[in-house]
Amino acid sequence: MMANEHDKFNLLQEESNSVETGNTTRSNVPRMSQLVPTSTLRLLCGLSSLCVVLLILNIIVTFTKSNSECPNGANTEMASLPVCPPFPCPEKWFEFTGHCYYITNTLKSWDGAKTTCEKMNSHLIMINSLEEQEFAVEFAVQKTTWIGLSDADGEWKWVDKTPLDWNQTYWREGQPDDWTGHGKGGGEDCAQIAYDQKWNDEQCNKPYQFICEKEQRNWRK
Ligand SMILES: [Ca+2]
Ligand SMILES: [Ca+2]
Repeated sequence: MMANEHDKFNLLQEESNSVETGNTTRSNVPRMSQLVPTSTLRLLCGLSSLCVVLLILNIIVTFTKSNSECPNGANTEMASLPVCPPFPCPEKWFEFTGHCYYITNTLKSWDGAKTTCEKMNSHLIMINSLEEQEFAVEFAVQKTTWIGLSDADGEWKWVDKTPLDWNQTYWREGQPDDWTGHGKGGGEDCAQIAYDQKWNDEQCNKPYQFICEKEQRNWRK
């Protein structure tokens, strides 16, 4: 090795050692750990981790929000509901407390009325509360109207086979009387809202208007 080259080599060697030992001019260049205290570095690292976590959470929340939009474009936030608002009732059906109601001017026997409702994926109205009774009375507009209650099997039951709750009935006084005075055989096995807005049992084959009911369709059904 030439002398100059030897000197250069030694110089580089010294510089290299000095970097390791921190004893030369270069070693005096402060490192990051010297510029910023370790505790601060740890704090910064901690904050960075927190930022990453917050970023991930933000992505999850954004994704969840986009999923809260309902199929019909309605939004759970707009509707202030925890779930999507139900579908609107079909045309000519009236919405009331989560159910849809339809009244027809076509007069039918109780069985005919029952079948007609079923063909529309509904059932003859089952009156389960005072509110529903009052609604049905108003909906019937003072015309005698079949409801989905019958004792043709010997016991008063709704069309879904639920036994009648006798603590919640709206019979006219003296009804049901299973009146046989009409002389047409048998008594009276089908219930209706009569002219006086009270329930009466009547011959099932007589034609009256009727109310169909169905649950308002929900997104999860
Ligand atoms: Ca009902
Ligand atoms: Ca009667």
